[in-house]
Amino acid sequence: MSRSSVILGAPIETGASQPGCLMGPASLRTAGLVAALEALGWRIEDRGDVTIAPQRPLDHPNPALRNLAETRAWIEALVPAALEAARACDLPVFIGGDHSISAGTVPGVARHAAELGAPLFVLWLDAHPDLHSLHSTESGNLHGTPVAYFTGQPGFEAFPPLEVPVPPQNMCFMGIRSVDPAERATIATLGLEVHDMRSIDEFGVLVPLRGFLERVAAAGGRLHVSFDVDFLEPQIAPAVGTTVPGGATFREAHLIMETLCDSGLVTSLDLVELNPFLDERGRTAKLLRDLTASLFGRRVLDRMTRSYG
Ligand code: 6HN
Ligand code: MN
Ligand code: MN
Ligand code: MN
Repeated sequence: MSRSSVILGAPIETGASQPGCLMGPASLRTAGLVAALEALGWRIEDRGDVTIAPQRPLDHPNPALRNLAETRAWIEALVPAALEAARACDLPVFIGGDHSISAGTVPGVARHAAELGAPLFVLWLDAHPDLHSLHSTESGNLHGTPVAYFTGQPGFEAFPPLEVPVPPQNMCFMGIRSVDPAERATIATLGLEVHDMRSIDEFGVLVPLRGFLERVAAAGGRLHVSFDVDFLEPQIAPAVGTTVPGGATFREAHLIMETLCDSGLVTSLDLVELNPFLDERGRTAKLLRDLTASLFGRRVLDRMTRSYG
């Protein structure tokens, strides 16, 4: 029996400083994401994009916060949509939109994991840990806050109440290379599993990834993967507003996706921070499509028979 995926777009750009992520879902569809996954034998249901109504501004003690009301509304819309998508298929794909979508998608799939009686683990592939609270963020950009929110950290009174938090010990971060002081303190206090780029330089991506996957398998866990475009080296993935030099290479990223595929553990995926306004002839969207195809089972021998623009 073929496996199934629901595709759900979340055209959010209110969590980022630069506009453009709004076009992320359209760009990935234009790059042929659905056809690429169908070609691998998956049944795909594209549910289109989630929307929110216009919002009135909300006050907050942190005057830096930008678009708090919109982010709240997106979380309220995305939690039930992500829960429904997870119930309906084997591996939903949530297309952002900036990384604030994960403040809705992860709590949504966490509720589904709780229904099934399984623990949820999260692999965070990103240059940044996105661990700010609403009080600690200095930029005020809410895409820097989802991990602190969905792991149940304090300082989120202004966000919707969280039903099923992800235990901090179920997190694994890879590719990290830009950490703010408040985030550094949270990483130390919570003892989070963080594989920064220095550690990837020393040990590669496979050793830490396999260690984490063994933990997930031993716990009988489900695994959500959150893929921020800025995880990648900006020279191969320019379409993101928060580039940090020294990111993952083409092969490191594919090897992660191939290894995740082999594990059979992945139960949901975010593709976030794609800003098509900053792309070069769609190359970042095509790379993201191909990385997703690797996670869905595309193999090197298969890839060698094709040519990709
Ligand atoms: N992302 N730590 C920085 C901030 O503004 O809080 C960058 C956040 C980036 C968020 O990449 O999803
Ligand atoms: Mn399911
Ligand atoms: Mn991020
Ligand atoms: Mn990032």
